[in-house]
Amino acid sequence: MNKILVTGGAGFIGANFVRHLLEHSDCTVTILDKLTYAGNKESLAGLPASRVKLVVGDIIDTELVDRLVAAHDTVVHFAAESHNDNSLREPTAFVRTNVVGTFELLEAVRKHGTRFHHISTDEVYGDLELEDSQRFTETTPYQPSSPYSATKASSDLLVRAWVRSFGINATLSNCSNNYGPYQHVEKFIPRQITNVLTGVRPKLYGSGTNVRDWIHVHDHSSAVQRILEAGEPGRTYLIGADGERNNLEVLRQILELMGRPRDEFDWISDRPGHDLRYAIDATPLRQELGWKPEFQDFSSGLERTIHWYATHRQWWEASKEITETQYAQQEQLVEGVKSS
Ligand code: NAD
Ligand code: TDX
Repeated sequence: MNKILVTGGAGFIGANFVRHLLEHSDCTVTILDKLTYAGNKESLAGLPASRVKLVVGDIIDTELVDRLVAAHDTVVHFAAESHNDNSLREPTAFVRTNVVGTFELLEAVRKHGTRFHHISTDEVYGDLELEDSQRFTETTPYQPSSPYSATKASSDLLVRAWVRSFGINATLSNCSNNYGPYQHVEKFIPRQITNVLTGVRPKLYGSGTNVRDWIHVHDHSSAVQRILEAGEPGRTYLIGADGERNNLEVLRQILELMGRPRDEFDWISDRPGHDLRYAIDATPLRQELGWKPEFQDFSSGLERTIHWYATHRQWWEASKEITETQYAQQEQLVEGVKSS
């Protein structure tokens, strides 16, 4: 039976991944998570204690990381500071966790010969034009825009260097925007859903034309599991489900599914350096590893996500208040952007 160490397993994607692993394999899992504002023990509620253990700790803790890595066969590394808006306000933790934390894990897997999978993002490639047939591929040059994406790019480069220089057994994946249950309410989709649920007007940045390539978090999990099973050592795989949509379209879909008027939202000042468009070409993952997404219908995935937030208020209500107080300090309403 595989013993897997999952960093960041109390966060959005990590918690969904742990649930997926338990359902689709017979492994045991240790979660190493600092339980920052983004980590939530409740996301692990109901999981069997015989197969899952939570260690509350920091990935920059050299000794702790060394001890845990030594006791596992595989490390899947999700832990990160993950929100662009926070990285613009206070980037320190991003450098510390995303760069130094990844370095600590790499040193430990180098020492113990442990299999390593590094979770990253499509944001390392910068952005694409709206009217462009191009999508990101494994060979697209790195050009990160925000402190968040720059630290993720740095961590990817560390992993690649440890593969080439020290021959560690590692794979990497860069995924597009995830949505689904257990996502922190600071992120776009859960923020708007929980705004509607609490009688607050949703907030759209800038012109609303920015495009994100949405993938359901369960499809991200199945892709990572497939890479763990069959990925080629040293390779990078891009994960995406052909889900390009602009923010205005997504917001209108949420409003429609929640029975609200299509213009019942506020236009907000734009995010500085706001990436225009992300789009993933996941052909190698599909063709070489035979992976395919299950959640092809965005509208029904969104409907299920809305239902999850509507029926799990206790999970998000406390962080909603803190998050919106923080947003209120930085956001300004803007006039004159016209909806179409
Ligand atoms: P999240 O913010 O929801 O969760 C991050 C988790 O990491 C939290 O549980 C937090 O407590 C933990 N953590 C933070 N700092 C830590 C530290 N120093 N030591 C130990 N644990 C720490 O993030 P997420 O959205 O689930 O993202 C997970 C990973 O996936 C990240 O690496 C992110 O870059 C990547 N990613 C996210 C998306 C997305 O759409 N959310 C897309 C592609 C890639
Ligand atoms: O209130 C909002 N209004 C709005 O218009 C928020 C919170 C966001 N937005 C816009 C900004 C983006 O164009 O929505 C889009 C999505 O925003 P986020 O949810 O903050 O995600 P993004 O910045 O695209 O980054 C996400 O995908 C890549 C994750 O947060 C990253 O961790 C991942 O690497």
